[in-house]
Amino acid sequence: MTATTLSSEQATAPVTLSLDPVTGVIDPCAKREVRRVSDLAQMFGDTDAIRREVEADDRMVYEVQYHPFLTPDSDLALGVSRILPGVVGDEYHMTKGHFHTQPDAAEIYHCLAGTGYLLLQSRDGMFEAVPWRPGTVTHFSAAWAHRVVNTGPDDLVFAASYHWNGGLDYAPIIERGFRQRIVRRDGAPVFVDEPRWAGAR
Ligand code: PAN
Ligand code: ZN
Repeated sequence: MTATTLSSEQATAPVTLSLDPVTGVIDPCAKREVRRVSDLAQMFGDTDAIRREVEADDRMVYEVQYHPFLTPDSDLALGVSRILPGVVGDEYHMTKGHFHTQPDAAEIYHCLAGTGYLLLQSRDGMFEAVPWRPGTVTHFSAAWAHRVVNTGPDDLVFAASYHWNGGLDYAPIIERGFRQRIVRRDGAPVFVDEPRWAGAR
């Protein structure tokens, strides 16, 4: 083995971290973000409920802990999200949802705790809702916008394996949303059509 090979291996040395599947805590954690009701003001449907919540305490809806494993030849990253149980108005807590801008930036989501749905939607409006429980793993290409909705009574924790430089595009979701929202009716989740997609095929 040459010295050149050794130094290249050292540059891309394996990295191990710990992930608590119940709390979503990772160690080490390079970056943590908290998303509150105000951060999701363009995502939830009930504007009166959003205003009330923001004026009251603008509570946390979910948090994300990130660790990019950046090496000279890889931009793979881990992101662990923890979505609190609850609703804004009657709509279940959810992530904002986004597309990736790089066409080869696929992603894998692993559900670790809690129950809910992964919503997937293509730019031309193909839509899929995948029921989620601990142990569910879903791979999707950059062609699919992705949002996770917590419809259960507990925290929903999931790990994302993705490309750090994959690019995040929230604009189409802000503009038109997903084709369906998940709302609480008599204590249970119900899918309702998003009016901004009415008439679309
Ligand atoms: C995830 C998401 C994370 C938060 O790491 O970024 O769950 O969701 P929003 O970014 O939609 O608020 C991921 O999909 N990374 O690509
Ligand atoms: Zn993503």
